[in-house]
Amino acid sequence: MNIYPSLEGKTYVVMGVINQRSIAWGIARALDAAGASLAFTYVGERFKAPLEKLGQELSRPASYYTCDVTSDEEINQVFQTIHADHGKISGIAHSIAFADKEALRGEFSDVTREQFAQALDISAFSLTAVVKAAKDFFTEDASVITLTYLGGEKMVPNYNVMGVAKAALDASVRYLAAEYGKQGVRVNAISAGPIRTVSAKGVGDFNSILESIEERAPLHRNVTTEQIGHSGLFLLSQMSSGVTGEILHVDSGFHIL
Ligand code: N5H
Repeated sequence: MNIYPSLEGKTYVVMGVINQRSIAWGIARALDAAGASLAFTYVGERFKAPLEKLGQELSRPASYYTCDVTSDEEINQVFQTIHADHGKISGIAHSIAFADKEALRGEFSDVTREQFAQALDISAFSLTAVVKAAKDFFTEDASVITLTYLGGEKMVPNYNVMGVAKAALDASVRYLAAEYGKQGVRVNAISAGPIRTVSAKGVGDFNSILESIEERAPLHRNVTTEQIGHSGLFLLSQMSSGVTGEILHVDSGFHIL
């Protein structure tokens, strides 16, 4: 049985693929399987070639654009260019975050003003900047998703300033959903369980984090980028046309504990 909704002829923007393990890549693959045309954004020239290589695995040619989300100018420019190249945008997958790795261990309150501002800027404000830049280019039923994590709702050791950034991101989803709902655009987040991505690199006890999910989560297994992709496809397609402002936990049920 083909469970995929048809996204043929529709363009989706995918921000934040860095390699084949990226959550954004799982989402891109699900969108591709549903027939969507994809526009990828990457953060710097060194990420372009590997991303283009990855893109060759897709069923149809994708396009690639540079966009550093710390620059309003780059964000505005990239959406104008994508609109010029592809026409209206049916949705955006925002899978972007950053915090200084020094702030991701030790005591939370050792975070500096600069580390705090940077983590919030890239990981939370960027969603609002992106949605605003795409405002005039959305289809009337467009859908936006971002990636969040439980550490924005509960204290998770070492997540520190990223927890504060995710709390701001979750709140941004609700305020954006209320505002852009007026033009029919939906805004939701997926709260993914831990996955070994570039983002998890350098996390000392990541294995034990994964093991504790297997032991304690209702489904006793970790989630895959494929599962996040399927849930992303649901939220980005009309399968979820009644859903906005939602944080959907795709985490084997861990958040209920
Ligand atoms: C409780 C945990 C483990 C500890 C915290 C991990 C937080 C990770 C999120 C941030 C976004 C990762 C990050 O910014 C890493 C950078 O400091 C260093 N990496 C880089 O500069 C690379 C090259 C670039 C490409 O990376 C980025 N992000 O731009 C949380 C885990 C159980 C779950 C998890 C890993 C959550 C999450 O938010 O990703």
